[in-house]
Parts: sequence; C-alpha cells; structure tokens
Amino acid sequence: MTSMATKLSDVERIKAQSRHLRGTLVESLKDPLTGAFAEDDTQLSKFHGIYQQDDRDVRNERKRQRLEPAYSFMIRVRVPGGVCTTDQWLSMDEIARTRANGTIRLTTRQAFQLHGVIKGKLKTAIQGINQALMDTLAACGDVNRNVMCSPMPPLSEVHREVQAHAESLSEHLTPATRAYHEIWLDGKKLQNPEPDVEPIYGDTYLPRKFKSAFVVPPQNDVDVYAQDLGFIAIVEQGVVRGFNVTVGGGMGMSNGETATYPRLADVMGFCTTEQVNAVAEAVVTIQRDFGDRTNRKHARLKYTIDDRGLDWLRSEVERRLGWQLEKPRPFAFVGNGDVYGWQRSTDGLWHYTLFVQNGRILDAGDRRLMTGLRKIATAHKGDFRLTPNQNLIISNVSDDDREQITELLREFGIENSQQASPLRLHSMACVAFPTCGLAMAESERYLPSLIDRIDERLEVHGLRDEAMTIRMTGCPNGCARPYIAEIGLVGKGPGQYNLYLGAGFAGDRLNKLYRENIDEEEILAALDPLFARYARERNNGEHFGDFAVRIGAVAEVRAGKEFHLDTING
Ligand code: SRM
Ligand code: SF4
Repeated sequence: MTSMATKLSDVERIKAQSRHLRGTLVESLKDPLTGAFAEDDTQLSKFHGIYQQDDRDVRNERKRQRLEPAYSFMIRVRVPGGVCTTDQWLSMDEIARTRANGTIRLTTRQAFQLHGVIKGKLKTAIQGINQALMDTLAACGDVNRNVMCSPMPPLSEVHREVQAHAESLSEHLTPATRAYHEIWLDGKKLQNPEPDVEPIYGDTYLPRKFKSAFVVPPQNDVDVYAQDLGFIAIVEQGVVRGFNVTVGGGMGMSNGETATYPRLADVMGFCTTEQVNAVAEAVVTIQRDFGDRTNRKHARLKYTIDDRGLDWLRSEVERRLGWQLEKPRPFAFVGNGDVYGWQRSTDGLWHYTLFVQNGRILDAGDRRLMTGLRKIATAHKGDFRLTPNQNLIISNVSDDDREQITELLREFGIENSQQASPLRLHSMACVAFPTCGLAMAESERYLPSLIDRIDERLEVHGLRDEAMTIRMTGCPNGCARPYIAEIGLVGKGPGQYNLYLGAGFAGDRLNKLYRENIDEEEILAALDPLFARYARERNNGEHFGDFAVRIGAVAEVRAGKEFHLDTING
C-alpha cells in the first residue's frame, strides 16, 4: 500500500468525532478551573474562528512560578472582500476595547483579528460580532477561509460585480453546521429545521485549510498566486467577461523539510461569471476527496497537484462539472501592493487608501489611529475596505465630504505622508510574538525599526524613492506571504532571519534563499552592496527582484519544487 494508507492524522479523528464541530466546546467554556479549552477543543475552536494562545512574553516567568500559561484567545472575523460598514467598524472598535486587548488587527486576508480575549469574554465578544452582522465561522480551520477580493477603488461597477461573486462564493462554501449558532449564539438565530449535514464538506471537512480569492488586473493585490483557488477577472470595456481560474498556490513550509515548499498557483482555464461557484465546488470537493489526510504537512491542494499533475486536476474538475473549461485569456499584473492616497472611482466617489503599519490599529504617540478611525467611522457616510496588504480604504466619499476626512486624517497624525517611505508602504509583517504560538522570531514588533535602518541604506544609494516589496514573518509558515516579496525575511530564531531575494514585483515569481540565519547587522551588510549595484547597474524601470535574478545574486525560481534547489549566492 502507498503512504496514503498510513494512519490518518489526529486532527482527522477529532473532526470525525466532533459531531460537526461541536466536540466538548460547551463544557470547555464552562470549566472554571482553567483559562484553556480541553485539548481536542483547541482544534475544533479554530473552525469557529477562535485560536487558543498564551502570552509568550510571560510564558517562562509563569512556568517558573508554577502558574498555568496566561491563556487568552484570538478571534478572527470574516469580512468577504474586506468590505465593512462604519457601524461594523465601530462595533469592532468597541469589542476590541471592552473584550480584547484594546487593538484591532487587519490581516493579510482582509479580515479582522482581536487578540487577548479571555475565556470568560469569548461568548459576549462573538455575540457582539454577530449583532454587527459579521461572523467568525470558518475564519480558520480545515475549510474555505475568508474569500478575498481586490478592493480596486477606481473601478466601482467592476468592484461591485466581482465583490458580489466573492460574497456569493463565501456563502456557498460556508459550513452548514448549526454548531456555531448553538454554542456561541445560544441557538438564537436558528431557523433552519433541517438535520445537520455538510453537503460540500462531509463529516470530516477538508484535509487542511483552503483559501480563495478574486483579483482584478492590473493590481495583483490579493496575491492570487498564493491562493489554493483564484479567479482572475477578465474585464473588457468595463465589463467582466469571466475569470481565469488558478489553482494550487500556498506559502507554508517547514524548516529543514524540503518536501514542503511555497508554490505559486497555475492558471487552469477560463470560466464565465455564472460558472464560478460550480468550478469552486468541484475544486474543493476534489481536494476533500484526494487531499492527503495522513500528513498535515502534505495536505494542501498544492501537493495534491504536484503529486497528480495539473492535467489530472483539470480533467477531474471537468468530469465533475460535466463540461470543459475554456482556454485562459490574456491578462497582465503590474504589482502586488496597494495604491495609496485618494483615488476617484468611475461613479465619481472618492477612496482613500490609508497605510496601516502591519495592520495594527492602535494609538501610538502622535499617531492616534484607533481614535482617529473611530472619529472617521462616526463622520463618514460611505464604507470601509480592508485591503489584502493589511491597509484600510476609507471608501465612497463624496466630493463634499473629502475635505473633512482629510482634516481628520491630519488631526490624528495618520495621513500616509505623515508616516511612510515607499519601502514601508510596500511592507508587511505577520503577527508573531507575543501571541502566535508558532513564532520563532519577532515580526510585527520588529520590522518597523528594521525598515528605518534599511531606509538609511537606500538613502545613501539614492534609492529612497524606489518602491520595493519587503515582508517579514516570524516563522516559515508564510502568513505575510514573504516568499513573493522582493526582500523576504523569515524568522529562524530570536533575532535571526533567513533572507530571500528575487521575487517578482507583481507576486508572480517566488524568491530564493540568499543568506541563512542572519541578524540585523548581517541583513544590512548583505543588502548594502546589492543596493549599491542596483543604483548603478539597473536597467530602466527594472525592479529590485528582477535585478537580483539578472545579476545572478539568486537563481530564478520557476516552480515551487525548485525553491530549495541550490542557491547561487553572490
Ligand atoms: Fe497564518 C497559522 C496568522 C495569513 C499560512 N497564521 C497561523 C496562526 C493561526 C498560528 C497558529 O496556527 O497557531 C497565526 C496567528 C497569529 C496571531 O497571533 O494572530 C496566523 N495568518 C495569520 C495572519 C493574522 C497574519 C497577519 O499578520 O495578517 C493572517 C490571517 C489571515 C486571515 O484573515 O485569514 C494569516 N497564513 C496567512 C497566509 C497569507 C494568505 O492566506 O494569503 C498564509 C500563507 C498562505 C498559505 O496558506 O499557504 C498563512 N498560517 C499559515 C500557516 C502555514 C500553512 C501551510 O500550508 O503550511 C500556518 C500554520 C498551519 O496552518 O499549520 C498559519
Ligand atoms: Fe505566526 Fe509564523 Fe504566521 Fe508569523 S508566519 S503569524 S510567526 S505562524
């Protein structure tokens, strides 16, 4: 028998015994003796958008004092396409201050996260989120996660249409279990008398997490190639003709395990707008049936495709659909970041893309982001869009109201020009310490000061105004999509990072390891000579990532399987 016949992973047992994600979560919530959940429930709570964590800054000290870890929970709130109303913002702001650690985190998948919610406050926090007409179901777990969509401020009609597809797909792939309502909302909203079945997922859901996104060229802001399933809008004369379908993207890998690697998605074919949900359902159910349930490190769609081939996947999709996908249509991407500042859309309204460093909404010194956005949410008549790069768009502002919003941004010290260089505007860092249980090095708390120092080096070489993407994560899981940044920094241990170079500026080529396990001084020493050469030798309009490949600093990576092949270090 093949490796597929080996033992199922333990999470499979937990899912199978969970009665559609119920487990003993109700009992765990009531247990007064600990701030934690029972072990199996910590896996199931993820499907409800809830992660058990502990404060890693005090972990050792508490151990020394023989106290249990300082447990609290992270709550992830789904926001399909990142679109939320000002009322929803104000609710998140209130819940963050009264139930969590007083900050809001905008994620790399256009969702909200709250950190530091203690067990006793979990239920009222979830109920508050539900009252604001949002939910946390399927924000995590082995299911389809928050569906992303390009926020594309300038194109109002196209945005409305593509966003509607994102919402429809999100709805279509939401688990059907009533467990969420029973546990968190006391069954209040329960109107459906049907028995609890999961028509798409089945009793054991997917082998692993699954991610999908819609993108509208030319901006690849959602990083469509990092998604399990992507839909690239083909727009002609302002009309969405359909979508190129991409499959098999993913970032996560494990240190020292070359069988795990980041992989960019392949374009599989083209479908019309009416066919989107059917195509998605076919891909999801194929992954449900063929994904590896024995090894969670080999369980994403990217490995199913590399094991069986793209042609196999396409024909299995077509067999399930009963019709054939069309050939992909031409498209082009120019970058994977956000476009900042005021932009006017085709319907005459205005949108301000606001830089939010690493997605963290809080007041810090003169930059009073949390208070400022609360004031803006109160005054603003349009809505907000969370971007795929951890930023926020103040959306649908009329001519008459634009000045007032600008004034408020200025008053609270949060205008883009008040805070950021081009490098910083193209930066992202994952959460890492102190909440992430998997972090090996700092990320969100460290990248800002490292950028100060890299900016100094860029200044010396006359490159201060160059846009380059830089992304940091505290471990190789890749939550800030670091393997498609021109400068990728991935935590290996306290103060130590792997430096990756050579990704495409549009998120269309993976980077490659350039230096391993280096500290801040070594990072600067590695980058400095490359910046010097880039300033002198670059071609007109050449991006830093392309340059690094052209001069042979790193080899070009053409497929995920090549990611670990020997590096030509310069
Ligand atoms: Fe992630 C696990 C944070 C986007 C790949 N991710 C985690 C956990 C939940 C740690 C854990 O399992 O205990 C982190 C919680 C930290 C904390 O304290 O908040 C975490 N991931 C995040 C967020 C908040 C990073 C951010 O700074 O914004 C992002 C939340 C997105 C959302 O709203 O749903 C986030 N994670 C991503 C992305 C980017 C994306 O989806 O576009 C990736 C890479 C794409 C991919 O999935 O391949 C990503 N996260 C992972 C992985 C590796 C998965 C793999 O296939 O190997 C893990 C670990 C795991 O699943 O075992 C992980
Ligand atoms: Fe945590 Fe690693 Fe994700 Fe950063 S990349 S949030 S350290 S799992």
